[in-house]
Amino acid sequence: LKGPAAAALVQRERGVGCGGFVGAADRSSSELLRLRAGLVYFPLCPPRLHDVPSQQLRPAPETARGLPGASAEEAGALGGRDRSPVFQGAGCQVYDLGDLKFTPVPNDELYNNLVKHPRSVGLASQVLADTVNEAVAAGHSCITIGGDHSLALGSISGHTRQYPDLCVIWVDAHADINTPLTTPSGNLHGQPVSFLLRELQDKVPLLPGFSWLKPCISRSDIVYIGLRDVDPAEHYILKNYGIQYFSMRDIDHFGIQKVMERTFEHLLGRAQRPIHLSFDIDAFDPVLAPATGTPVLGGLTYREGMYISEEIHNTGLLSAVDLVEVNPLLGASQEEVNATSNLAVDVIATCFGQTREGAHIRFDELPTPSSPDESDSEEQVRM
Ligand SMILES: [Mn+2]
Repeated sequence: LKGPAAAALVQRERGVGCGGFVGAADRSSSELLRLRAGLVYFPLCPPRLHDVPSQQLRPAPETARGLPGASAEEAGALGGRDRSPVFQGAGCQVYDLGDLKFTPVPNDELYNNLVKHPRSVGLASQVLADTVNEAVAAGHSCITIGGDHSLALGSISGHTRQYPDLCVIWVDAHADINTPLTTPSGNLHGQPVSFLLRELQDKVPLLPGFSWLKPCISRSDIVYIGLRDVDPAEHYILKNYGIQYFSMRDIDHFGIQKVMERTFEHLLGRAQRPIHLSFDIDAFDPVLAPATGTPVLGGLTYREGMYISEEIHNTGLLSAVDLVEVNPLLGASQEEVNATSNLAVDVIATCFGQTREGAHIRFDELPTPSSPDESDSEEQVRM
């Protein structure tokens, strides 16, 4: 096990005395880092849902039950196949912390004639921050399934209450770092990072609904991977504040292996600390992830996405994951929706130990023909 953060997680797990689960943090060690995954389900941005007549919302298919949290509105985001074996195969026990329900704030007028739904997003983020805080405090690694990327306001804020020293890996086609004063669209899901960074606070106005939010990470605590659609003001911020990023061009140039190496060197080079992974499905190429709000050509391949997730798992430091912007309402067909949601599940499962080379967590040794049949009484499956 590597470093104090991983040790702290182990200690915490032992402290609460739960025996559920199992995730191999370091395969060379016989000791397993015990993690638990908590799962928070965050519905699509309420205003978007409200644009859709309720009869168009698909009921949850049977197959969506594998991932706890699948509700009618977004069944497609999780459906397609029963996922619980995937998590069990990776050695995880999943605790569903329930869907978060939000009531849009009435008369939620534009901020500055541009920024949409500030009070609704602010309040929802506050609720999510409290929930993530509780999940992490209880010894879980917390998965938050969105919803749009504004939810990172809440998930990262809540996570930092337990781990003020955490770092963030933001995998996305977009930097999501516009301020409310530079945003071209007025969408808060294009702005969450600006609210979170301490160094940007003199550039960020106080929005109605945001008074609870305190900046909680520094510019050196975040690394972007996959950028390819960055607004001029965002590029100015990245360059002038010295924020580390690896665009798709950098991935072409260095290769994904070098990019991950440099990411970890930047974030973990001086000290091991918990990782918050904020993964936007639009980081993938639209061919792979079509059912999303702002697809951009030239994204991650499946293999690059899985490599990122495997490498993050292998650090043993993953403490929270956001998986955002899977929007089944935007798929042109059920196939597109399934492809996008299956991809999202593969990212999550890989982050928690699913590997392409196979895993031997549940397999201790091969049976031999001469073995007596008393093996029934022995524990062959370790879970
Ligand atoms: Mn995003």
